[in-house]
Amino acid sequence: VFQRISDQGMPIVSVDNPLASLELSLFGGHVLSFMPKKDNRQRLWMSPKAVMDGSKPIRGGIPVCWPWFGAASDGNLPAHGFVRDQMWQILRVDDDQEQTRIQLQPERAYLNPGQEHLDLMLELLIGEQLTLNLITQNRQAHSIRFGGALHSYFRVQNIDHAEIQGLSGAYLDKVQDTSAEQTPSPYLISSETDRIHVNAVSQASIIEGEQQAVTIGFKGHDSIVVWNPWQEKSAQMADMTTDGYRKMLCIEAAITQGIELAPGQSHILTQIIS
Ligand code: TA6
Repeated sequence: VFQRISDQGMPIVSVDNPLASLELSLFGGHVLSFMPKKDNRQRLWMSPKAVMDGSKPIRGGIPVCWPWFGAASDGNLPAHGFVRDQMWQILRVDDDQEQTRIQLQPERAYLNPGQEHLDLMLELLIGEQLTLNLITQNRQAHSIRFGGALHSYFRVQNIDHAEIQGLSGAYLDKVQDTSAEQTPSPYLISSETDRIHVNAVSQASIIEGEQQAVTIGFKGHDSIVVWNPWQEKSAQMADMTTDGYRKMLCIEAAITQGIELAPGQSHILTQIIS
């Protein structure tokens, strides 16, 4: 495990162990790349136009969305919470032959001083697979509701050949103003897709032809979000290339319906990438 400063001035942590390599930006506590050595295939997608100077959330990799998912109720607050656009610090690193464990936390897990209400920690277990545990602890004397997501951008060769397997049941379609629809089979992506699958299955995968592009495990979630901005939306995003949407597909371990946390309780949202 070693740390360097990127050419845009950001601290980047690199992990290289016998089973995998990973890169992590301390801005955002943001995994940028994960490549198992069994096949040397990069699992994550990063936008070539991602802003990496700390002025806005990084487009690609695994944004940490917390303590809410999507737009904030208060219009002055950022979408997807306030920890993906601040610096994080490493709490500990454990490196053994089989896996590397990194624990880190945001510099402040609250909006304004005096509002300290929840503690947040991200734990990464880096081996043949990558496990992300997003641990929320309620330190207050009253219960609290929170949401969030591990908003992972997976890499595909060509979105036209990608198929999602493992999802089922109902989803809320944010493109059709959250109408309730049924998961299609085969699950192909051919237009803007922004769906909250409220049937929180424990595993899904993206396949491309014969190739298993990625397998994704979920725990502690109440939904799974599938997102591809497609062409028009991509053209409106300064940090997306015009055809970038053809190389990525977001499948997110999410808490979109909200989880109640009693005083002293903690909750773990997990995504496992292999
Ligand atoms: O996860 C899907 C989504 O909520 C979409 O609605 C879209 O807003 C996407 O997240 C990206 O959000 P961002 O704030 O990272 O541009």
